[in-house]
Amino acid sequence: MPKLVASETSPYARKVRIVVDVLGLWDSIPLQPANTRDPDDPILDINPLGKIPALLLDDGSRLFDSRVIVDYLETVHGDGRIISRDPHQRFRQLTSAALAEGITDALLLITYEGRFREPDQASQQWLDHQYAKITRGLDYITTHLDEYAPPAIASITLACALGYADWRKQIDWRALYPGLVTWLDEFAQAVPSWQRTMA
Ligand SMILES: N[C@@H](CCC(=O)N[C@@H](CS)C(=O)NCC(=O)O)C(=O)O
Repeated sequence: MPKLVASETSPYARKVRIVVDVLGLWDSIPLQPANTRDPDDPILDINPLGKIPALLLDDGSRLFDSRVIVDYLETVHGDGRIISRDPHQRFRQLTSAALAEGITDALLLITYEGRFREPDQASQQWLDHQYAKITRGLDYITTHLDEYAPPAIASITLACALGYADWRKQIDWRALYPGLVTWLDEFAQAVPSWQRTMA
């Protein structure tokens, strides 16, 4: 049986777990917990980058990163709902997803700045650089919400970015972007996997 090496709190892993659930694979791809901060964790043998998620397949091969895993799941088990089979649509969706993923990346870097540096070593310039990416990205997304229709990958990626910011509180996006609050409520209604993957 394939296994998803991941944690329940990673926004990248949550994206994959939502796709797994939407495709009806929840019981076929169980979670194998990983701790990326443990130098003895098997994730380091699975992915030399030491990042989660990774997907272990029955033939002994492994896939990473989350975008590759989603592409694999859609290609092998999907029907075009997660990533369109139409080339024009596909690359539009992947670009919209890349923007939401870049916001997750910036949120993660802000969290890591606090985790891996002493408070007096944290670079405000670097943090501001990341905050600017997040606000430019969310400014764009709020005016292009048609590109984030569920359950396609762009919408799942955006929801996971917002859920991650709710948890780690890098930015009070709910106050700054009320339209996204409504959007996330509607996403949660349309995609029950959102609740199911709540850590
Ligand atoms: N581009 C990667 C990013 C994965 C990633 O950065 N995951 C975080 C957890 S949320 C991680 O493993 N961090 C540990 C590290 O960077 O050492 C993906 O999409 O899978």
